[in-house]
Amino acid sequence: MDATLPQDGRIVILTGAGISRESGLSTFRDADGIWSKVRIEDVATPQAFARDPARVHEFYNARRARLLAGGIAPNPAHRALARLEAEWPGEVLLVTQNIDDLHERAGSRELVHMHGEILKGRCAACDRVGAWPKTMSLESVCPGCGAAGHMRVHVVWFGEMPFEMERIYGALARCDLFISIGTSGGVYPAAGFVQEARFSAGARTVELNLERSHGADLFDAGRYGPASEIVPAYVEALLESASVRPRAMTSRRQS
Ligand code: BJW
Repeated sequence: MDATLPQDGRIVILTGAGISRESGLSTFRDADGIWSKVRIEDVATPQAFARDPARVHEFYNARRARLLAGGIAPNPAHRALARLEAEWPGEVLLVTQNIDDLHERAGSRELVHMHGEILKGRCAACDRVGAWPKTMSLESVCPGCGAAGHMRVHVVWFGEMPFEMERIYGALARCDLFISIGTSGGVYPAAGFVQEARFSAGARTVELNLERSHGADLFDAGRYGPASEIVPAYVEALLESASVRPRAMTSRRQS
């Protein structure tokens, strides 16, 4: 596996739509992806929401209904990452660009949804964020302030600031291993995390994806195939490397 990774090393994992594809959810930029069916400018910008909120509600209502439909469940890749968090001796932070809840359902706890969560709603009148597992419309009423017509889905559109960036960059700056899973690397700032981990922290960087992404050359190593196969295998090998290496032989951190 990787003899240079400290046994209590800090791991940051970035996931994208590819990890949820085998659970039945669409990716964005694959040939049959979401952006082949709808235009970003129509559904995923603040301008689109200002221009035609009903259209944007309709787009997210359909995806929310799909997520909550029977048959959508975490796959072995989600479960493997929850296992890694539970069994790895060091810190593990999972940063997902996905707005689904499959990582939580699999058991991950140290989790950042940098692009938000489709099962939450936000009130533009009072800024309250809360669970919203149902259809949203122009008439929706905020459970906090009671205002109608100000609810929006709690996701990050183009031109908006992703969530918890301070926590993410803090973790990237001190990680030993950065793993990118199922993302095309086409959207910033997430696409720049590999360079942050590599050059700020001197971390080892690994890409796990169906195929080489555009930024594949930025990684030290890559494994390619369906996430449900390559992620459990990679996690198994990582945990094995931690349990077989004598602690005295690993480079222990002083702090
Ligand atoms: C499998 C698989 C299997 C398939 N197994 N793998 C010019 C230059 C640089 C930046 C910009 C620029 N102009 C504008 C920007 C900024 C802009 C941006 O990046 N634009 C690009 C188009 C260039 N970014 C933003 O606006 C962001 N905000 C921002 O930058 O704020 C300022 C800031 C500055 C500095 C620091 C911090 C902040 C906001 C971005 C918001 C993205 N929102 C979306 C939609 C909302 C949520 C939703 O509706 O779901 O988020 S877009 C969409 O793309 C979604 C995703 O989270 C995101 C990433 O997509 P992902 O996950 O990578 O999916 P795909 O489909 O692209 O890739 C899937 C991969 O899986 C593929 O590689 C497959 O091969 C693989 N795969 N099956 C394993 N079975």
